[in-house]
Amino acid sequence: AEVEQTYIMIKPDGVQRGLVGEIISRFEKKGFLLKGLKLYQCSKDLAQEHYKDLKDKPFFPRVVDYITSGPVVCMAWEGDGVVASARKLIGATNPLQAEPGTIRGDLAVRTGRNVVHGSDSPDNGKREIALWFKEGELSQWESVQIPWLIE
Ligand code: DAT
Ligand code: MG
Repeated sequence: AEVEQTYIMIKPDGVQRGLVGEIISRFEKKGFLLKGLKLYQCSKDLAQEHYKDLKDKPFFPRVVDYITSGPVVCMAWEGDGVVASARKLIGATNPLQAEPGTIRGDLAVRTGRNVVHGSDSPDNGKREIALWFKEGELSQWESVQIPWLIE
């Protein structure tokens, strides 16, 4: 798989429920590389831009209210095939349908409180990282684990 970057965001319920460490741990333990990280309270404009593909859905205003209701944890993760793999780690949109072992399957019960976001394509990964992080907020570093993760 190609080296890609994905935008992962712990939503306000994940922060309020004290799940930040647990959620970050899952991506760390899998073997992906953390390239950007911040706690951030976003504007309505940014939330609307982030979810622009959903703007005609009836639940769009609720999704925007939810994501702006408190601080979120913004992350950029890198790795081989990280976009699709992170979606699998996160699980189905509706946490009641998400498999046990996934973040949503283990930690949530409602679509409207599904604790985490992950980009759905490499192009959206790039778009969302550019949207949520400013120039200079991402770190370029090489993990010492790489020779033990990739043969
Ligand atoms: P995902 O977050 O799994 O990529 P999505 O991009 O289709 O799902 O939708 C973005 C968010 O919008 C989702 O995490 C929760 C909310 N949402 C999606 N479908 C919904 C629905 N049918 N009713 C209420 N909220 C919904
Ligand atoms: Mg989505």
